[in-house]
Amino acid sequence: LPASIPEPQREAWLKHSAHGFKDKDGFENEVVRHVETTLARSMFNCDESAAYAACSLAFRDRLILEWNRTQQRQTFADGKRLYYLSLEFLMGRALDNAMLNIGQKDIAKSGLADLGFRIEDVIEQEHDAALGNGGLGRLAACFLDSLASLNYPAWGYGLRYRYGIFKQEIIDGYQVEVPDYWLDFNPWEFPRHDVTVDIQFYGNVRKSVNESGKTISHWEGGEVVKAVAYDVPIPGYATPSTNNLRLWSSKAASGEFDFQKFNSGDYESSVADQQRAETISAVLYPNDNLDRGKELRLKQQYFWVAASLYDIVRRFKKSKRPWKEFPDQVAIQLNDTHPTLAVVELQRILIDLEGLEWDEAWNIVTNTFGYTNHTVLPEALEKWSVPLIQHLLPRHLQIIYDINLYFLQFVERNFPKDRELLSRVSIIEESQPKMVRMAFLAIVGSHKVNGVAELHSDLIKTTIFKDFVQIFGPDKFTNVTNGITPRRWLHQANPRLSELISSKTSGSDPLTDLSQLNKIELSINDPAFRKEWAEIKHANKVRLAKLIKSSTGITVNPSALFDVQVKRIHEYKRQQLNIFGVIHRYLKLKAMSAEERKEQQPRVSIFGGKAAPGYWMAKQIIHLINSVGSVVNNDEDIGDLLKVVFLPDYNVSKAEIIVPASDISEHISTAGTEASGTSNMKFVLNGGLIIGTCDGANIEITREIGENNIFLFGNLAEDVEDLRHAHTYGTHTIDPELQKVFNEIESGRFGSSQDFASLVSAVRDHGDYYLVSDDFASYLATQDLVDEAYKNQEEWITKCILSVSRMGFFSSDRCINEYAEGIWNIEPLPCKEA
Ligand code: BZD
Repeated sequence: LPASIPEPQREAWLKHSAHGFKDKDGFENEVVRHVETTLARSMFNCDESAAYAACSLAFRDRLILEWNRTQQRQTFADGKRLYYLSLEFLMGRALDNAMLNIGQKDIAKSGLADLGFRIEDVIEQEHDAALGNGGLGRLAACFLDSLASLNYPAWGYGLRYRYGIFKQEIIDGYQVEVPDYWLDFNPWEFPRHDVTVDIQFYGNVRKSVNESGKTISHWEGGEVVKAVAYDVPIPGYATPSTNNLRLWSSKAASGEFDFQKFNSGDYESSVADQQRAETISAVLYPNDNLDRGKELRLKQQYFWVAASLYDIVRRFKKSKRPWKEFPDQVAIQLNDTHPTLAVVELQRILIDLEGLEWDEAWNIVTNTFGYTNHTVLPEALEKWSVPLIQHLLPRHLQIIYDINLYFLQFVERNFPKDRELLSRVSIIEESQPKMVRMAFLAIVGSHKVNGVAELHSDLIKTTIFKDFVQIFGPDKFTNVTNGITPRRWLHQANPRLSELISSKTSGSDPLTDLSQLNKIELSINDPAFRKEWAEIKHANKVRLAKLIKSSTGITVNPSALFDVQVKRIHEYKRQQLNIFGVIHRYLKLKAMSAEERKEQQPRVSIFGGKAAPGYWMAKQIIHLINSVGSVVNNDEDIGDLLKVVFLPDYNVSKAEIIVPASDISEHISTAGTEASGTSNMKFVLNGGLIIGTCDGANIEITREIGENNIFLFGNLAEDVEDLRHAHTYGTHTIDPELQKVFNEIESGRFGSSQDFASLVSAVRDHGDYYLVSDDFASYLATQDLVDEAYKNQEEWITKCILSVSRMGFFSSDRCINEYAEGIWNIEPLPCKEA
């Protein structure tokens, strides 16, 4: 137990208790102190990076004080907490967010100016915390912001990767991956060397029988790795509440074994053990929506899940409550299937270590967990081979088999003699080797399962989880449409628009209540408002044009229509459809007379996104975009009419520049494949329009903003299966306009046609699984509508204002309130003084 200071000495403590800075003077004091002591520098060698470090440390000190108070308050209140288990937290930069949420950005701005720095330059020094791939990881980060801002007692649990998502360089048009070592200087984390957990792997299971004749399982032997906690304080906006994100780092458990090796002179191998242990938290797997079944990934999952559960259970046990109250104190949300072993681990703790009966334990487990599904793509559904689990986690495999046995018995009782059903829903797939279906395990082990947008939640109920709806009833399955935090995605990314909006919400803060946005509709005809609106968009485009110039050398005209598609590169997201459309546009422009060209709407096609390093097709798409760019951008006939840009190394901080600068953004996945999408929400919130398919959250965005304000195209999800069937068994004729594009690619116009052969043949010869050809005509026609609409700037701006005003629903605050009420059953715990 941590030592508590005896009563008589507490007065001294209270007298000297730290407060953090309160005003500008105090802030400057702290910054200079950190420069001169913590950083061991002075005013004679303080560059922007030192100013960033000192400023961050000043804010960090404040955060940790609030963090302490919040944790004390939560412990004292003794209510239910949420634990959000996610292998990814794509946080981006922390300083700007901390300044905004604490409400001291103005102080910092003028304080830094006094000390000789521009706040923007200081903010830019920070390295993104990029512990995630894409939407799933960024969603977790938005959720943490909302949980703290809404005063919910909640912790995030994740892994402290030494290397986050790789940095992308583009060399000769190809993606090259460079490691992202981000921990050189990270002022936002607090190592807790006293908070460690020993995690066991491998070994075997011994059974014994106790005095009352009960069989007890003992997991013995194997190897042990130590998990060390690193805490990252998460400040709420406009509230002192500061939650915790606990990230686990692996290191060798310094057991007797190592010591003996060391003493016997085997220094090298004891260091090698150290390194092997550290490998577990070394690197984030860079695949999004693809399951590769690697042993190290399974080790990461168990390491993180076991450490987190140990921590949660330890906290619960301090309260001395009976076990049956565990679900009244603890809600655990599984962010996708990655943490599903937590279900098994909690059951193991309860039956093997705490001596509960199976049924009692299982009741606790299922009432504790909720599971969020983020995909229906078959290649993304996690499965682990039975032999691998047997080897790494022998006791867990037994428990999985028992969970499955009792589950299948339950199914058998309710649906007698349906052998087919039993084999369809079995957690164990009877393949060679046998596989554990993690999504099924997550469903069976949770009390609620949710999808992330209405269409997606309907799809999981009617396709991949259909049988489970029949077995458990429809109430277990629900929808929580994703959301985004307006703090980062409105105010931080687009401060001027945020201020303009706030000036119209008569004192209510849209950053705490995004539904206030609808008040701007009253100003829709106010010329001054509209003028400022247009100027802001233009200024944001100028800012992006600068980024484009500095990172690619390409000059773009900020008055052109900016058409943006930034997201992970994936065939289902169809960047290939976009670039084929760009080629089509180029060919059309080339065929025009100079007179005709004058009538055309100039456009900049902007792409960005990373391809998983092993995803060949995605890498070809990047290469094609760059190859098209180098032809088009250097074609004097074309000039500013069309530019094609691939922005390297798309990440959160670049998104904060790109999103506010878009006129139209592309969300064009094959209908039924994009679970939700969240950047679609960010773009519209920032006054950009969307061209998109009827997929994911696009559908609800349309419902909210009105179909006149969005450019929808393409086949519907309900028709996809038949179309695919027709490709395979009927005649598949390729769209003639797309065929022209293919002819140009194959003529070598964009470089060796060999380089792009598989992109073309996927559509033409291999069934066009993502329906690029089927949607091509409709895509082109809709892009023409976009050009026409943009020419009428007044109507365009009206569409933008209307759209923004109706985006209140997509705040992650709304989303978190829905989870809190419908799934977690937790209440906010506001700070009374606030
Ligand atoms: O989750 C994404 C979906 O593709 C989006 O439609 C959705 O909006 C977001 C948030 O719900 N999924 C991912 O980002 N998935 C991954 O990144 C991922 C990572 C590892 C393994 C599997 C998937």
